[in-house]
Amino acid sequence: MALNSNYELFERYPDNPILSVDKWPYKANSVFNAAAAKLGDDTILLARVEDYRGISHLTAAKSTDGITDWQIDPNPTFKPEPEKYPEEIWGIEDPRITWIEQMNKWAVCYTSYSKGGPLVSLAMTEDFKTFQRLGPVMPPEDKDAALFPLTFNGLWAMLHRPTPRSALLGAHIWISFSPNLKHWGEHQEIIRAREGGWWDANKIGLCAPPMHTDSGWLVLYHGVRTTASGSIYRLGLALLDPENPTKLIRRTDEWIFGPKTPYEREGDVDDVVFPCGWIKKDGKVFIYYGAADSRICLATADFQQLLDFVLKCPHNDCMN
Ligand code: BMA
Repeated sequence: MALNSNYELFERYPDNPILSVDKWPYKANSVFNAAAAKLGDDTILLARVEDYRGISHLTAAKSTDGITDWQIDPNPTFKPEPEKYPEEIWGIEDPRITWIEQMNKWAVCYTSYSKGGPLVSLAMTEDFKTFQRLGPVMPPEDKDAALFPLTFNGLWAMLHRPTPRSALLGAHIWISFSPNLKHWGEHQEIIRAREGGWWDANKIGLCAPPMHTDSGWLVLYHGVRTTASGSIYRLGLALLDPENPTKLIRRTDEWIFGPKTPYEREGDVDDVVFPCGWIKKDGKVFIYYGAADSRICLATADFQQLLDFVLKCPHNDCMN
């Protein structure tokens, strides 16, 4: 198929944004970077809501078609509790949800904004009403984390993005393992930010949780391009070995989605698309993304086309 220069794997929902502060049941500055999950026939989003202090919490919104008629919780669903969890002092942000069949629970990885910097926290829920915290699972600075839905050789696995003190070293995606979801080890870097002029040079991070496919674990990640007028957040795909997720087998050279429309290009932070959740439904992938740190938008792609695209991409041996 010949692709014209405007071709994109993802199609934006024409009535974007699907959720914004205008439709929010209480006062908030912005809603963005929502996690997504299928709850029976419904879709649930756990949105990051930033209040007028600049502190974020999470609120759930539910919809039957995953597009319209969102039932938004009238009050914050999951609030920072700095009295009991001091690492949540400056808010909780950017959740990612994984269904853990073995426990009949959802795992929510989120960023706690501690006085030592952002870190990864983990909580479990059965209903998106009450949450049992496991507490901080990675020290700062670390964020952009999600669990795999099952164990590998008896160990849970998590993707995350520690940030080295020197920006010169770049920020890359790591994997870690745990016997109990609380104590993590066997840390190793698996996807490196590229260098130089690449769209994903120097800083990358996981977006939505790894998606299981017959060909491997599909990973949606963001690359941050630093320019004279700020950063541009765009998305790429990677594929990890189905049996051994420490092994990167494919990676897109090109970004597959980036800020284009006014609602992605202008907001509290310009030029950002930032999905924290994606859902597979009727042969399609729905990605829910924060646009310009100000609103929640939807784009869809054909699942098979997405997978075919990544399978045609180079093996990970010609990176830089
Ligand atoms: C990242 C995260 C996201 C945010 C993005 C763009 O570092 O903190 O929450 O959407 O920056 O501002």
